[in-house]
Amino acid sequence: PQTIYLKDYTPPAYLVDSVHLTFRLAPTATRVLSRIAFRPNPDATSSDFLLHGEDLTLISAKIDGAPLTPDVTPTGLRCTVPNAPFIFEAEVEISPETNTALEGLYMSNGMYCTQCEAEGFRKITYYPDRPDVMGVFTTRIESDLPVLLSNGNPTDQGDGWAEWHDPWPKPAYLFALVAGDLVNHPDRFTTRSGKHVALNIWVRPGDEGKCAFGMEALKKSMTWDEDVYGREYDLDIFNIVAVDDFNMGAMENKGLNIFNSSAVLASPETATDANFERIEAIIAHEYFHNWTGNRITCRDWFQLCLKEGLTVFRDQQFTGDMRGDAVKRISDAVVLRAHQFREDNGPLAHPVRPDSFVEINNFYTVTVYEKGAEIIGMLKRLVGDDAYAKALDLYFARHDGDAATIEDWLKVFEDATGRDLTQFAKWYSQAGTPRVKVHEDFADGTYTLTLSQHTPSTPGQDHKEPLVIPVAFGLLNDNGDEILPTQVLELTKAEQSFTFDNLSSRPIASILRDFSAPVILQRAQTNVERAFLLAHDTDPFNKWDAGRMLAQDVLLRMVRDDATPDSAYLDGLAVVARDDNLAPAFRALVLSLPTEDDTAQALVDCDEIPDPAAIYTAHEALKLHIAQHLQDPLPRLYAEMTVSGLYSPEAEAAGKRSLGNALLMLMSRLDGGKQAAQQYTGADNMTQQLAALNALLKIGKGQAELQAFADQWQHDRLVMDKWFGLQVACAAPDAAATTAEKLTRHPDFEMKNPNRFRAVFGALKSNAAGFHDPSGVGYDLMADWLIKLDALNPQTTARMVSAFDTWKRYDTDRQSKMRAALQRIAATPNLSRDTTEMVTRLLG
Ligand code: DPP
Ligand code: ZN
Repeated sequence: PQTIYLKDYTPPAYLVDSVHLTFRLAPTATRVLSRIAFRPNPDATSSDFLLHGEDLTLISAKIDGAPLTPDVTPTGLRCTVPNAPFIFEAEVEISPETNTALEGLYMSNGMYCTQCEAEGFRKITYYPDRPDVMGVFTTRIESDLPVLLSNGNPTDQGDGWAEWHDPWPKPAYLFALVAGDLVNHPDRFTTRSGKHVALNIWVRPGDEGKCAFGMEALKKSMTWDEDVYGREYDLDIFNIVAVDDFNMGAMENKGLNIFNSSAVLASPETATDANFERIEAIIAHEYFHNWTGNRITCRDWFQLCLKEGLTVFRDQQFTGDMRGDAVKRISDAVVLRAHQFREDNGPLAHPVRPDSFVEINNFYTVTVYEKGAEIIGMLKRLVGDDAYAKALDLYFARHDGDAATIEDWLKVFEDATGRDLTQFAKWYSQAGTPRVKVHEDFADGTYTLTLSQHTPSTPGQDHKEPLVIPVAFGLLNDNGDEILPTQVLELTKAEQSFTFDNLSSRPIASILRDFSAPVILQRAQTNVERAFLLAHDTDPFNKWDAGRMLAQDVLLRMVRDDATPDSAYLDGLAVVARDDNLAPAFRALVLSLPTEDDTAQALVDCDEIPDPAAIYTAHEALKLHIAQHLQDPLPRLYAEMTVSGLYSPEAEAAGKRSLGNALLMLMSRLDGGKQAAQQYTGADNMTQQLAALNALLKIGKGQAELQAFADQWQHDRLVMDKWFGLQVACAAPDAAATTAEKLTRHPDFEMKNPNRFRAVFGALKSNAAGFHDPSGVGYDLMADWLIKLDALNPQTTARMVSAFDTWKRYDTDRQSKMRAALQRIAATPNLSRDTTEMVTRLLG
């Protein structure tokens, strides 16, 4: 397969003014007629006329009305064209029903839908399928299905057809079409300038009752983007459609967002608090793309973080505003450390703006998205809130309608603030997680903080340069009073010292407050000092992180020599658990442990080889210790977290449930699941029902409840995904693979449905001790199923192959088993380009 390089970018040879598409829908023989107005690009470096096209049957083509026979290859079409504006017309045939890759036009449960990002439009018709070619689309859909949707505004419709026109020029990846027997949940929104917008969430009949929350989230997002970023919606209608078979979470097609049904449908009975929060965030994310992604798009796919990093940053701000900044920041850091740091530390590490790819779908990663968002957070912290707002206003004013680059983005900040961002820009090009080492000194009333930075090498990047790292920092005295409120230190050199004088005694430093940079802080600190910060830090993130570092230290010691946990940690936890002044959601986060994979990575950082079985044992033992230490207050605290009255997914009630359920997990280790069984029986919402089932399965009980759950929910695909996933997630290490294997033989296991496949195999990946069982059965099962899935759905297969990305950190026996599994995948005949690229990088 061919590697594509950022440095090879050239402007398109021809630009598109307008596109007229007609779809004559039929499951295996859809006809797509296109009429595209092209003109030569004055900035072009070539005059080759080349259109992308894959899996298309060309019926006919014309230029300016004259039929022609173009040169057709498996990846596109080439012909000679006039050196002046011209009309290209084509008719092609495609087969949506047999399109299991879920890219281009495909069918899901009898409905037609599309997914074009990144390069799916070329599976619909011949087109310059690159984001810097933007055209005005008019779409006619011919079908007997009752609901026919496309981008933009509806212009006309009749019996068996409908027409849509999108006045905003857009790249082909934002094209969308939906046709189906759908029902809608309608609403309205008036923008602050008085424009009326019709809102709809379209679902399959039967799902109408699960739309209200998503609709509220949409309206909140629209208001928030007006209030915070001054951005208004720009069409008469905004449609969201829920689709059961979808590779991603959702897609921001102009005016017609298409959602994985798991990312929009929710009712109290079927969705958990975590589901509600995720839905709110994804609705916001896709809506926010209307400006950061659609109105201003990316010049090429290397710039993906331009829209994704910024849009993730915006949805994180939104969730913080809706649900509380502290808890949101901690949750985001947990995700970043668990997934992005893992990616950065392994063979798949890549810069936030990669400089090459084989298949762009493989770069929709936590690095591009979440680390991309962290870069924006750092920029905002460095320039300040006012300058950030000024820079964003300039970005929208200067680049509206553009296909832009990271250089454009940084230039806006330079122009708005006068700051030189040359060094800062390295965050986009340098892969790997920086380690920041802390050295502290105190003498004669002066505290000296010396920070040094080092980024380990990553594939293709041996040499790393110092980055600009904003380190939010504060000082406490030994009474726990804040003597230096938070300030931002700018670490720009390999090593740098900062001094603070006139101190009457040795202060206690709180470093990297609010997780001000995506780095690993290396600080030799006593557990007494960590416990002090857990008790007293005024920064909620560092208060939580002190507890997290205590937990990790305890776990490492337990893994190494079966030690008993430090009382500084257990006592500190007990104080926090009981502290009514702290929000329940925050207390729940303090009670949660690092994942087993986090512990494995922490051992690797100490140059030790992790043993997943020993890590599992230590985690289980620590949970029991915590339960025993909290034994007395547990029942009372659990009772205090009871939420009475009608279920509400809002943050406050959800926070109480999250603490209550964390306590339930602990209690079940002491009472044999008595309380959990009771909660299961009494539950009137999915959060409580699932948490109770989880607690029971974790202690090897709950078989009757598991059966009852299946009987109750067998008609609901999204709930059954939970049922499939939970069994694998809760299985003991030696039973995880066999549980997963057994579930693949369940009549409701549908491998073509990404949600169901991910429920089972995503859970197997997350069950670290199970996946890494020394027998190797976890590896073999994963490889078997990824090989099968690749023939149907390369995109989801390639994404899941990352289960193997930690193979180099383990003992030689596990290493050779994992390498063998990867080599077996690599040797599969006709392996997709997507998966080939991933296994090549993993083995490299
Ligand atoms: N649908 C994906 C997202 O919104 C890709 N744009 O991030
Ligand atoms: Zn996005």
